Amino acid sequence: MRSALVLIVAAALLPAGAARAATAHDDASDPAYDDGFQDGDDGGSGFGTGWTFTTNNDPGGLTKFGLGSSTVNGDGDSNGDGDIDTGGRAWRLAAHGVAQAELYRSFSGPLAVGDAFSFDLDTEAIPPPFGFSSFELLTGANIAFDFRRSGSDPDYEYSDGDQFFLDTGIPADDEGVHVALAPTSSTTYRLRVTALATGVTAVIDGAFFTAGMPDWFRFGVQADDTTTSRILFVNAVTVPEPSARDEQLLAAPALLALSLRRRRG
Ligand SMILES: [Ca+2]
Ligand SMILES: [Ca+2]
Ligand SMILES: [Ca+2]
Ligand SMILES: [Ca+2]
Repeated sequence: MRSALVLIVAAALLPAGAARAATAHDDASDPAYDDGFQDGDDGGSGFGTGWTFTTNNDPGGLTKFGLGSSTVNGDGDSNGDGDIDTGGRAWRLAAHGVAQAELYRSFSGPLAVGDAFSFDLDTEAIPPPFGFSSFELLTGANIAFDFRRSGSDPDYEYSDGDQFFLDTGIPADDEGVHVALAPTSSTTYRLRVTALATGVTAVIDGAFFTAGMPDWFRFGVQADDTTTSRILFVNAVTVPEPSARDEQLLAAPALLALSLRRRRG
């Protein structure tokens, strides 16, 4: 509890007017996506740029960026909650062969202590060893944080300092997860991952790969599979209002964080 209280106090003491990313939100129901999902689309509000599409190792042009319902992967939307769709759709990335499809966007400025970033993710199993779905925060050109579903771990994984990937304890299923991350200093973060179908939540304190405040984010999928396209759905990218952030990300999960540590210990 002590560390959680320190975080709350630190947020409350953030000087008025300190540089921080603007409150922001975009989701796939925005009118910018009524004509499809194109490179440069800039729906919602509060972000620094629109979306940028990139592909790697894709000579056949088989990677795809578009819209689709996140209820179609795996064995479907088993609990009937629409998974991560808004207005019946989510952003959809597909990769084939050894290709990668990646989606970038910038915040209005670097995240600060007192900011948070959240999104919904819905993925499918990709055979090991090299296929994965991922989310990254970047500080300039450097990866600061990495979250992924790999083919070799049944749970979502996250990066912690130089320890490469650790297990979140949240099973990677076809129903989707809500992910929120808040920098707690220039070198550390608090991560919260909630499985949408079960409500099971993990709260994790970790360290960035790269010191400094992230100013970009990226979603990607790598197929490593020559017979089937591999799909990632993402939706509802949000820099919440500070009041919502404090309640949802920092204050409320403190007891959960303690219980998670106890279980692991
Ligand atoms: Ca569009
Ligand atoms: Ca799904
Ligand atoms: Ca299902
Ligand atoms: Ca569901």
